[in-house]
Amino acid sequence: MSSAPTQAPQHTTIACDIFCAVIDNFGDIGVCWRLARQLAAEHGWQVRLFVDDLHAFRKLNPAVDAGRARQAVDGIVIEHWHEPAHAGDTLQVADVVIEAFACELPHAYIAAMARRERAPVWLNLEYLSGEDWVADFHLRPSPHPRYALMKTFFFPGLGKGTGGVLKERDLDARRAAFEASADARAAWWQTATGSAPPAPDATVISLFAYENPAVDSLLEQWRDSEREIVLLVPEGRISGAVARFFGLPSFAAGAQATRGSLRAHALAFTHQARYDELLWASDINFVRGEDSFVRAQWAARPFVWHIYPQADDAHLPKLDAALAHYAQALPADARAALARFWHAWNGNGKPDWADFQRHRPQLDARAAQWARELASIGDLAGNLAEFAKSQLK
Ligand code: TRH
Repeated sequence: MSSAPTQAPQHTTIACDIFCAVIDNFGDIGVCWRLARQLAAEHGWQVRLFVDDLHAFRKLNPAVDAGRARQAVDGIVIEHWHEPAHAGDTLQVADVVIEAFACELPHAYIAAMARRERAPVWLNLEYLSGEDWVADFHLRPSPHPRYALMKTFFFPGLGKGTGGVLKERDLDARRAAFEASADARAAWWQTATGSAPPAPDATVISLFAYENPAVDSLLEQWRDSEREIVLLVPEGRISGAVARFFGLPSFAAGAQATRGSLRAHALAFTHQARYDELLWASDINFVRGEDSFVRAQWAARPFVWHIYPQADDAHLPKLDAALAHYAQALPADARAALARFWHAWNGNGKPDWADFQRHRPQLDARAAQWARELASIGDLAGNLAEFAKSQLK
């Protein structure tokens, strides 16, 4: 490695390196990939994404080749990040460096950042939380203990004064087009389930969740429901429980089963860019983790959140903080019903479907209103780009 100062690039396009370590599931890479695509497509940045698990990435985008050390997809350079030291074949440091979820940059890269003629804007992108303290910590700088480098904490959030959440500029228009087009919806149902859209009075529910003991009771309630329930289950961690309910050995993509009022379809795990359509095709969405939780909010339909469980129940205040934002404008009885249902889905109590359904008109209206409120704090990629540019001036 040369110890000569690394030159700042001469061009005006902002170069950005994003580092992502996949801890579990799809949320880490899901958020980083979405951010990378937005910074490239909407802000014209030249983005390089270092990610340590190309197999998880490939599930979200089949164009990713899990065997390649470096490749370009959608105009973004993807580097298979060989921990801990690898930082690309060259140590050319970008103008903006995003360390996702405190993943720890390679030491050689940090040293190269310090040698750069002009220090890069270094951001630590945190996990999303709706808690109040987030606004106080958002954009707090933290000097590096050894180098003349400053790292800034960038906190996504659901309230004013936070970094917001990711939302593509064309998202609402794409949703409106899908909702307005019977042909687009029919084509979606055909591809996803092999059948025509259900009758208008059926309740369509998408189910994306971790293993969840409450699902057995809910499946029974749906089976016994007065109205037809059409359940769409992307293949994943909850599929085993659905299979057991129907007495099947598995519930893999393409499977279909009916019991009483409940008809269920197993869906293939789709390309991330098409996950929204599943949310738009449904009346109610069960989502989990971080990214699908955000997408359900933009879908503007009622949703039920299975929060990523943490040690010592550290996730429970986050669940209540999200409820406080989302449900605060609801009438008291609807707010209480929603809170009961979310708590039951997260291990506290038994979910009561009739109680939830009773408040559907208020929940439907609130979901649309909340999507507008959330949009008012600006999208995360735009907020991040604006902050970075203010630091680069
Ligand atoms: O996969 P997750 O459980 O990820 C979680 C969370 O991010 C959590 O906060 C984090 O700490 C943990 O991982 C390590 O849930 P999440 O965040 O919703 O990510 C799922 C991604 O998968 C999201 O980008 C949507 C996408 N997806 C598809 O692309 N196709 C599909 O068919 C489905 C169901 C999801």
